[in-house]
Amino acid sequence: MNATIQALFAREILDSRGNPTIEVECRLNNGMQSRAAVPSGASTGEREAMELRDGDIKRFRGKGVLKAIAAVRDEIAPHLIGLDSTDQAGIDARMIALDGTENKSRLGANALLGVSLAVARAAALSCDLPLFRYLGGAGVGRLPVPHMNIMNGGVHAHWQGADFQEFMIAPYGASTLREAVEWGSEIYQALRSELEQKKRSVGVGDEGGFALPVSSNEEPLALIVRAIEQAGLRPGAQVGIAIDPASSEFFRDGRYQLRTENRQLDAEQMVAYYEKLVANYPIVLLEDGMAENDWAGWKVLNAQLGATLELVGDDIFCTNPAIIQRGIDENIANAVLIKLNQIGTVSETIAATRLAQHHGWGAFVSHRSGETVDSFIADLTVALDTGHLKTGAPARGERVEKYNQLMRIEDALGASARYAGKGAYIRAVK
Ligand code: 2PG
Ligand code: MG
Repeated sequence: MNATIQALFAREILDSRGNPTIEVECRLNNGMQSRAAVPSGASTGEREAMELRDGDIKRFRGKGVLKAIAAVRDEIAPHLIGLDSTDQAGIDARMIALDGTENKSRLGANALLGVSLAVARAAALSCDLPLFRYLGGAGVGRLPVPHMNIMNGGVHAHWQGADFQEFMIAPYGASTLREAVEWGSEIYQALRSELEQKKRSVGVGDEGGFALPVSSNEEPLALIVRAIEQAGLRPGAQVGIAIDPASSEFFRDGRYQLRTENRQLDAEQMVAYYEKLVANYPIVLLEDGMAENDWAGWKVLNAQLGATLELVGDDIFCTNPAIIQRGIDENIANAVLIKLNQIGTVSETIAATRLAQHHGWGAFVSHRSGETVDSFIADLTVALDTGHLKTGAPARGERVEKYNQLMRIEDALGASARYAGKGAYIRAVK
């Protein structure tokens, strides 16, 4: 076997917010070399695998990742050298055992993930396959609906905008991924012109969407519907809207605190609030409608809206198969957000996705608010056939690189490429 790991090297680089993160290089005995970088969240779930940061305030305000780098150099690399790079599950399991903690806090989920991603890429090169084919096998061919976050609020806009964190457009009526990206860009530019005309700010938030003060959480929806029309497209029929309120961030003392509207809602009132939005706007997907510790609230939400709307759990599940299983057993949602660094290895991420799909749940792949130009998730989404992903606005290098990679994959698939369209969702979209 000549696809064995010969060397692993980690370094500190910067992410899109200007904070340090870890990048790992992997070299195999057959000369193949790969590189991968790890993203970082801002609105993190409490039960995410732990990202190891130095805590040395003299460097990068404590956010340095030299400890994670040392973990790769001193512990992970010596354990993995000589192993077959195509045994992804075996390599990930070894790292998990070596770490020895529940949440990967000893070596750091960032260290583990950097290695896991780099190993997968090197193995794909050894097999002479593009990453999406290596990870997905012979059945791949479906391109996901891109969910483009064109208005940023919440913590991603430093609470200068809406309470809701993300307002995304979903160009599911396009006939190809390339056309979907084109529509997304046109809508984004139409929204920009509209804001400019109204002399409003066109500054952007962490994920490239416009981040400006608004009078309610409904206002961005109205602006987006108008932008879709201005771009010559039909809201609902051709382009839908997805929202991620990231409600854990504004859930305090048992209530959902909507600062922009000066209202405090209990779970039932919050669900009623969503029902009204869904009735008035072409919303096809709602992520983190309820807070991660409000399982009772999630139950109400799923009972009211779950039959007709895709309800995605992010902070509540943290891409963790054990928690997802509990969610399935308690029937509190119908889809899972999939983020590699919430769980920390490629094989556990695949397991989380398969678990959801096996139970008829949706899987929605996601970037993080702190990103790099690494486009691993584009390939992963096609490989796992999730039908949809979100990776920010159709603007800013670290966001568009994923959309660009999806267009490359569509080209590579040629005649066998299919665009997921409305079939992407776990609940029918009219
Ligand atoms: C989310 C993500 C990505 P963050 O809440 O879904 O958009 O944000 O990476 O800050 O957790
Ligand atoms: Mg989220």
